[in-house]
Amino acid sequence: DERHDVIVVGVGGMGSATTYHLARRGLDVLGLERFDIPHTQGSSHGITRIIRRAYYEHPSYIPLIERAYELWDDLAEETGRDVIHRTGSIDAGPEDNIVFQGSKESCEQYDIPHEVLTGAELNERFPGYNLPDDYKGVYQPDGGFVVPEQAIVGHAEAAMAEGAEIRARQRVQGWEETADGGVRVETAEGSHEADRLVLAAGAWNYKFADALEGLATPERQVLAWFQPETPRLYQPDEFPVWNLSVPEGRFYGLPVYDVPGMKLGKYHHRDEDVDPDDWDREPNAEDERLLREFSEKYFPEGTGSTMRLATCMFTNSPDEHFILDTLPEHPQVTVGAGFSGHGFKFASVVGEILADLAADGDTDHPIEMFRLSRFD
Ligand code: PYC
Repeated sequence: DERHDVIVVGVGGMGSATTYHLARRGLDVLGLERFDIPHTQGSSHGITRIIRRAYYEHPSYIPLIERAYELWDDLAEETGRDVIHRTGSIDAGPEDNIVFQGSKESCEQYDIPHEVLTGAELNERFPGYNLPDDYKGVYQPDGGFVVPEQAIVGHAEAAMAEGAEIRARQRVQGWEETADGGVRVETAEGSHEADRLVLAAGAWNYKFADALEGLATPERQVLAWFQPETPRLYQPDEFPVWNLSVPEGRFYGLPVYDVPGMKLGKYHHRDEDVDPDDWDREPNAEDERLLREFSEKYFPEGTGSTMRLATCMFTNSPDEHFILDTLPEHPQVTVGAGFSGHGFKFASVVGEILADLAADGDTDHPIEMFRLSRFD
């Protein structure tokens, strides 16, 4: 077919947003997805994803999250889709723990409205929680969740309305530079050429770029939805999304939404790095036990029968910060990689950043912390 301005490999969370932002600029963009749009094989399924302004991972994410919120609201308005919900967020743990301290510091540094509450105060105000009384938590009222499947469909529809071509069930086998500095992408069905390439293939990204070897490692994760014993306490208007550090590890969870259970998971569930083409996708009894024991202790009224279990993948970078850059050896290739289990909430702004990098070679967004050169 004709030569495109940009080819995007992967039309999931990040790739659909990138395809949309490129098409909006009037570029001729082709998005190639190996599975369906959306699908459940990677990292962008499971109905809800936490979004929060309090950002214990690093305050550098805050300018990006502010823009991400704007873009999610724009997408919801443009498509009429149910993309974002505000429930408030809680980031809690022992007083000296990074989840509490980092959240508090990020809110203070950026003047983000928040309240600091003890575990006892949190339990009283949000009775679905059962935190140790002396824990400390940050409550931030703008926290909530994004609906990943709706976000992907919304971005894909909006991209196509702007003229993008998107094809599902196209397995990309590889790419090479053309003699004139463009790229040729090979799929099982044929080849496509473009001036620029964006690699947004999630857990598969490292298979498409030597520069990502060892820097974007897929890891198996498990999600559980438990039917609350007291359902009223776990609805979106009463139960903020949460991140919680406890002796058992770092966990997160969300209210009941679209599945008859409240959802939770453990970061780096059982520390299982995987090949995304060959891993155990079926949740098992040990996976469930680990999440149920935690939930019974900290959310006792929320932990009835299991309603659903699912697996997905994180793709971890060595420092668990994102990788947003062009490839040093191939400036016509842009990568968004290594989102390390906290990326989806940023997909809207990541799409804008990757579109900037692909279209202009640079971006006004502050992404110095996310460059590949930090690993040199
Ligand atoms: O970034 O809050 C988060 C999150 C929840 C689950 C995985 N990441």
